[in-house]
Amino acid sequence: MVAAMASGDERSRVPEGTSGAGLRIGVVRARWNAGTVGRLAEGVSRGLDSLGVTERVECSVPGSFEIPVAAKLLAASGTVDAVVCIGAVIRGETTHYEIVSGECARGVQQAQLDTGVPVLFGVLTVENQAQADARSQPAGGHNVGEEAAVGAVEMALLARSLRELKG
Ligand code: DLZ
Repeated sequence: MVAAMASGDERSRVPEGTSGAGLRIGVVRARWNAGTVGRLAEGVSRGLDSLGVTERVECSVPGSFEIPVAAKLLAASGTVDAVVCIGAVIRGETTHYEIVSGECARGVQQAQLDTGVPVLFGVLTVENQAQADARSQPAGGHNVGEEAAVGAVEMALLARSLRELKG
């Protein structure tokens, strides 16, 4: 089976004029599949740099299964405006792909719903290394870490403006 990858047109683009100046963004990074995750981390840096984010809090965890608890603790710490999670779960290399990828996704969603702090899912869940490579490209190419970082800035600003509705 060939997994479809979203074309450039289908992928979300950050609204014009978005600035992350003054935001502090947390980054949780899994150490499994370190080469791929390293390229996602480069994408995160590019995305945050491109929007003027200068403050980051970074931590690493053993694997993607551990991402949610670190993301939740970081989000709940009150020190960051949003969290970006990066990891790579590759089916060809794990017999419990569904468990690791499913629990990671579920836990990341739970972390943001429980805390009200946006937690972005920059975790690759793919069939093989070729698909992972296609989604962790250098500057100018498709990089899920970069997309998640840009999304974190957008969501941090949205969360801030929605909280201000309360007055
Ligand atoms: C154990 C495991 C396996 C087989 N595969 C991956 C993977 O492809 N990507 C990943 O991020 N982590 C993997 N892990 C490690 C688990 O996420 C977790 O760290 C261990 O099961 C310990 O809880």
